[in-house]
Amino acid sequence: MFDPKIETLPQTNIQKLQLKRLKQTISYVYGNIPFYKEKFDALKIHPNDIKNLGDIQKLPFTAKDDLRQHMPFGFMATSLQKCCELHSSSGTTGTPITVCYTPHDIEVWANVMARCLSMSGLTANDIFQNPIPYGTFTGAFGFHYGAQKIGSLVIPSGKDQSERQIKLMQYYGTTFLSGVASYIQYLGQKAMDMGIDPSQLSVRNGMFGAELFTSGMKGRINKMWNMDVHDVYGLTEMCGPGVSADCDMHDGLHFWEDHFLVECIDPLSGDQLEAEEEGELVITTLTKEGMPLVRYRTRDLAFIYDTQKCDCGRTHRKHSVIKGRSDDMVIIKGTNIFPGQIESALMKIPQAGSNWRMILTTDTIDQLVVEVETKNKITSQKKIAELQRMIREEIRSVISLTPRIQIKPPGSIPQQGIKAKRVIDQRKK
Ligand code: DLL
Repeated sequence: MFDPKIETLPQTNIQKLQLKRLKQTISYVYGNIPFYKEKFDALKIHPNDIKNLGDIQKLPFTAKDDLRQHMPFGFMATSLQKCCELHSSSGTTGTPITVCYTPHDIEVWANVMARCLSMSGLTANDIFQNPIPYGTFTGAFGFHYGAQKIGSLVIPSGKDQSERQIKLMQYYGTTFLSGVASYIQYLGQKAMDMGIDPSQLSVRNGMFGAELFTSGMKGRINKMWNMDVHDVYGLTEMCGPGVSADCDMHDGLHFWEDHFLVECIDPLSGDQLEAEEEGELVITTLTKEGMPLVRYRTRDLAFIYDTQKCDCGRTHRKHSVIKGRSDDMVIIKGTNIFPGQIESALMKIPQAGSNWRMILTTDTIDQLVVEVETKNKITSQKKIAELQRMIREEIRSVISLTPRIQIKPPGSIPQQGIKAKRVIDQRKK
C-alpha cells in the first residue's frame, strides 16, 4: 500500500475525519464562493448547521450547469495567483469545465493517484508508460504525478503515434501501462498489425479508465496483453483520475474517503439511496483549496457496496464499476438503452472487434443501428451475414429491441478525440 495508515484506517475514524473536513469545507465555500453563500442563505443554512455527516443532505446539489454558468473561474475559492496548474474537460457537451489547482491540490492528487496505482501493483521497479495526450485533459498528468510519487520510471509517451508507442514498449521494456480504456485495445490491435503479439511484450499490468469500461472489455485487454487490468475512476471536477480504483480483488473500486465524501442518490428524487441500490454518484471534495465542490452531481451511475471490509485490507468503501452516464442513456421506442449493455453483448462474440458505435436515426420511427468492426478482416458474405445474425440476437436478448447491424472492417470506424464516442444521435429532435 502507498499509505497503509490511511488506507486501513478504521471506518469510525474515517467518518470522524470526514466530519471534521466536511465542516471545514462548508465554512470555506460559504466564505469564499459567492454561489454557495447565495444558495445556503436562500435555504437558510449556515455552516454551523452541519453537525453530523447526515446533515449533508440539507445542502443543495451542484450541477454541471451551475459550473458552466460560472466558468472559467467563478467557482474558485482562492485567487488565481495561488494556483499553479489548470485543467479542463473537453467541452464536447458544452462549455469546458475549468479547474485550477493550488500546489496543495496537486499534492493531494498525486497522493490519491499513487494509492490507486500502488493498489494495482505499481512499484519503483516498474517502467511506466503513459500513452495519454498531455494537455488540459487530466488523464496524463494524474497518472504521471502518481507514478512519480511511487518512484517508477515514467515514459511520458503522451500522444505519440501508436506504432511508436509499441516500439517504445519494446525498446525500453515497459512493464506497466496506463491509458484510456478503448485506446489500449486499439494499441493491442496496432501491435498485431505490426506483427507483434502484445502478450509477448513485457507489459504485465495496467490501469485504465476515463470511459465506459465493461468487464467484457477488461477481459479482452487482459487476454490480448496478458496483463492484470485495473479500473480507475475520476473526473476533472474532482481532480481527474484518482477518486477510486479497483484492488486485486477486482470487485468494486475503493474511493478515498478522506478526500471525497461520496453519496449515491436517486437521480430523479435526489434522495440518498441505501447501499447496493444503484443511482447517481454525488461527490463533495473534503480537502480541495482551489475549486472545492459540494454535492457535485457526477451523472455517473453506480452503487455503493454494503460490505465494510475488503480482503485487500483497505477500509475505504467501494462503489461498483460505472454502469454509464445518465446522459448517455438513450430511449428508443420507449426502451432505455445504455451503451454498456451493447458493449457487454458485443464482447461475448469472439469475431466482433472492440471498436463499435450506436447510431440513432429517425426513419418513420426511431431506429438503432449498431456498427461493429470485426476483429479480423472477413470477406465472405455468408460469414458476415452469420455474424450479423449472432450480434443482433445477442443484443436483442439484452435490450428487447432488434437493432440493425452493420459489420465494418477492422480500423474503419473513425476515432476522434481522446475517448471513444459510442453514441451518435442523428434523430430529428
Ligand atoms: O476522464 C479522468 C480520468 C482520466 C479518469 C483517466 C480515469 C482515467 P473527465 O474527462 O472529466 O475526466 O471525464 C470524467 O469520465 O464522469 C465518467 O463519466 C467517465 N469515467 C472516468 N473514469 C471512468 C471509469 C476523466 N473508470 C467522466 N469507468 C466521468 C467509467 C469513467 N467511466
